[in-house]
Amino acid sequence: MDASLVKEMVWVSGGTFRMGSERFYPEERPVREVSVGGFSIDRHPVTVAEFTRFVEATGHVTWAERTPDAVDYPDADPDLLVPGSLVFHKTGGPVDLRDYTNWWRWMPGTDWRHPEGPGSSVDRRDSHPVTHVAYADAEAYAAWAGKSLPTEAEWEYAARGGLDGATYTWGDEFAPEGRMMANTWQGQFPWQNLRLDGYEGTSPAERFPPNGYGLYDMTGNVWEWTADRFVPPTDSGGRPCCAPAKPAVPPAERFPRKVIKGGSHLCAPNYCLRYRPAARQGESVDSTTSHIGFRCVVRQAPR
Ligand SMILES: [Ca+2]
Repeated sequence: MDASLVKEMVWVSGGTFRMGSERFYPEERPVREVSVGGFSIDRHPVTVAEFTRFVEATGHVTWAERTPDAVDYPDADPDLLVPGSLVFHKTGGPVDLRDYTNWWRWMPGTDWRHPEGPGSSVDRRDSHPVTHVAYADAEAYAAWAGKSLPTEAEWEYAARGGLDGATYTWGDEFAPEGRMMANTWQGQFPWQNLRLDGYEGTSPAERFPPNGYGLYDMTGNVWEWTADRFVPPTDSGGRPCCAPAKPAVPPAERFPRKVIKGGSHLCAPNYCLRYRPAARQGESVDSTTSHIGFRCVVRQAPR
């Protein structure tokens, strides 16, 4: 394994914790005791710079850069079966929050190097989390780095940073003494972004304070893939809210869903209060968007 990729990891001793929450959304229930073994976890989400090294070393072509197979998307408009990804667009005013197509747009030519479409780039975003990565892209990176994707329990245990049962990764108050602790959305989603935290989109990794384990951006900034299959709870319908499936695909029909954790810069109190360790969403493994990334773990103790 590349030594510099190991240096960016933090060892988390195993233990038992209370996973989930009863106070927010149905899919987080019930609170239960869960034990995990020790593991090392990336100190921050995989960045554009780190992903660039992986692509340069392997020639990996991401899911969003490939032409979708019509067999996988039989109901799709053939004109839409081109490489592309989903990009968030702020609306001009309040919209129906039940319809995520009001703010998510399928954009041909969008991928991790062009996060807002063909004319955009990741220049000066080396330290931002990589986005527009499907589950398979995250897995391929992890394999190259000699790492794995975390289980949901490992991820949540690490995110809590030793604060058992706390609402946020830093405690129970959203902005202690007025300090913004993560890159979320302040204001009315999806039209009014007050940017009290300084960022409208993604932010550089490690720009906000670390949690009790020294881990950065565990909540806010970008959602993160985990290795766990998402099973929709029977009482919520499991509809993705802020993390959509490709518009042309019936959610969870053709591809399995995995649990994503941590919320993102698009999570707002009026719509998706999910910048919390217990929060979770099911995301189709083929889904790529401007607000989903990942980080990795290694389950061997460092020598
Ligand atoms: Ca923000």
